[in-house]
Amino acid sequence: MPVSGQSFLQPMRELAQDAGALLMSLFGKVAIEYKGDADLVTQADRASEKMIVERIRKQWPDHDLLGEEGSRTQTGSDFRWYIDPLDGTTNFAHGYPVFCVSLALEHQGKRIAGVIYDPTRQEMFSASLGSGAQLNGKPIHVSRTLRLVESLLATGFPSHKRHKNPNIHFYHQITLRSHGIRRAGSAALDLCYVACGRYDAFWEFNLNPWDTAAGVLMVEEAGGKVTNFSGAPFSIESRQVLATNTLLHTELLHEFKEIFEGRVEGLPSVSEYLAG
Ligand code: 2AM
Ligand code: CA
Repeated sequence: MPVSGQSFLQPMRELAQDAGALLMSLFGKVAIEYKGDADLVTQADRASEKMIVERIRKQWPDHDLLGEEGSRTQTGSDFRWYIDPLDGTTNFAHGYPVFCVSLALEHQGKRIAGVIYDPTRQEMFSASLGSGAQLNGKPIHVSRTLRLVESLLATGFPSHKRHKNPNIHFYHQITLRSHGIRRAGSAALDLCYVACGRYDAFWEFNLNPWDTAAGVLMVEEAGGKVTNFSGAPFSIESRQVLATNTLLHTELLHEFKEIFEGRVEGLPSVSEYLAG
């Protein structure tokens, strides 16, 4: 039986808001620790996840969950939570105020509800399957930009496998064909900004399920489209995310194909540049 995500939204918003308040109380006060080479974590990531997980386990004890900082419950429940207790950890750790809390709830393999809260701007994004997306309670919609040449886009560069990430080539080529690309450091917020029309599209390589679970639902419920880089439907395991206002999707897929096949505009070398 399909389950409505809507009834979960209010408790999810409360949870994200409380976790966001916790993050703000620690902002500027925590030390950087390392999970890997340039993969940062802070006490704030762990404290936020602990609070969220305790509350979920209390309110919905039979639900499964997956949290970025290691929380796992796998009992075969129909319900599964995806928790990013702090998306934008590198920003947070450096005192750069772009980060959020991201929560999504899945039922029988379908994401039915998602909330993303930016505590620095007090912006609460929420969406439930089939019922649209909202920012602070007001309906939001993707942009109406028709052409890449008139668009503002976003991308990101996860710390994981950064020596093998080809995204800088995509960054370069799409920069030449658009109004510009922002790289703010929180994939969940980037997806919200596509959903509310601040960006016309977003893409990223190598994301994890907790980075995308809520944001993809947000974009889809706001009238956008999300696929992998070949145009196949987005899957939570796919790691590639291309999210657009729908209108730009075909043009961006074409650009990606060109770049993957090596048809790119060159850059001047440093010595060419210096020679004028
Ligand atoms: P995080 O802050 O929760 O780690 C930046 O481009 C985006 O990539 C952020 O959303 C960031 O989420 C995510 N990110 C950073 N390191 C990552 C990793 N090792 N694997 C997947 N995503 C990562
Ligand atoms: Ca995180």
